[in-house]
Amino acid sequence: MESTIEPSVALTNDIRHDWQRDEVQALFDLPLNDLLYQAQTKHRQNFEANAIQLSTLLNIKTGACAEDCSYCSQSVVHDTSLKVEPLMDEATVMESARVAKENGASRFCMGAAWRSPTPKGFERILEIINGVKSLGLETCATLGMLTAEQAVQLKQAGLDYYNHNLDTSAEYYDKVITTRTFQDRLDTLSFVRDAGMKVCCGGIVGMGEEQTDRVGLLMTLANLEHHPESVPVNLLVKIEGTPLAETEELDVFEFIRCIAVARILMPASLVRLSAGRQSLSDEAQAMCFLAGANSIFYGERLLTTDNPEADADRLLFDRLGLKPMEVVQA
Ligand code: SAM
Ligand code: DTB
Ligand code: SF4
Repeated sequence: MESTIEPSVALTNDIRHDWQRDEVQALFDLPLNDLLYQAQTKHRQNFEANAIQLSTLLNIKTGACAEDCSYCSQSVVHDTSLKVEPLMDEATVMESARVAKENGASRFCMGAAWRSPTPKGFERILEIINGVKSLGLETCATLGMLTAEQAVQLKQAGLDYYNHNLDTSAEYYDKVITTRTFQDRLDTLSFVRDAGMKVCCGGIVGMGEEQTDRVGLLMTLANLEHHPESVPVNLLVKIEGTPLAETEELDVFEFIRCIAVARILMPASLVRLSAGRQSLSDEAQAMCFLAGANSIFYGERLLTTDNPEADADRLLFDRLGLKPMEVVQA
């Protein structure tokens, strides 16, 4: 059968912030090969084709979170039998960061199960960031909602990136979270930006949303005033005891499409193949890299769930001819 669609690869390196819904939908509607061709072309115009950025995650404060995010093991609202742990001490975090660096990670991301940082906790976080930064790693933190002032303090302490996801489309948002709004998230993101930090912002797919919600999420990210420098695309990790535990599996090709569309809409951003790799085959992950993913979480643990072992990732990289991206610290 002959294809009637001409894959129109834009050979310009333009960064756009005016994506229209029908344009993004049209990308999702392309035959997969055409979509991958466009995404791979954009990828090669902007990045070294076979270099993947490695971020290691550490959950520095676990569980007992006041929010009701229906995907999350750490919400106090869900009965997930997670062991609650207070904020880690600086020495423990530093030791993990050292190991992450030795293993080849370029960025160390610290997550805390907070709606927003507690005053006491925040003071300790500033010291921890300062310490991790001194190891020569890029620093990233995800601590919930921030005030403008907290964002400035984090920047001054040496934080390079702040991770705060939109999670889903504005329309689907209140099916997933009711304890804070989509606008709250946008506000935190603008405080982070104004403080001069880099933004790590993406979402989760496979939460039972429609394709139009995936279109909406990616379009909103691409139409932010500045594209997030990092765009994590998470595939829902289904956690027993959460309302989303029994959600129907997302078609793997739809997940790959999301990565490809993210790459085309935000051509100069790192697109991270994030949570959910445990449920993807090596072949599916290889297709995600072909679709323009050029960042992963590296190390056997995400926040509260497992990630592939570092050895397994090294083997996959060898088999695919991929190498860790060298990141020069600022
Ligand atoms: N408490 C902070 C917050 O929510 O802003 C920071 C940590 S929170 C766990 C960081 C992000 O991880 C969430 O916004 C969500 O996108 C992602 N995430 C959490 N649980 C997930 C799951 N089960 N599957 C996929 N992604 C998940
Ligand atoms: C992001 O976008 N994904 C990470 C990180 N930012 C903090 C978290 C994934 C969590 C997966 C489920 C868990 O381990 O609890
Ligand atoms: Fe709390 Fe973050 Fe989990 Fe939501 S995603 S329940 S804010 S830890």
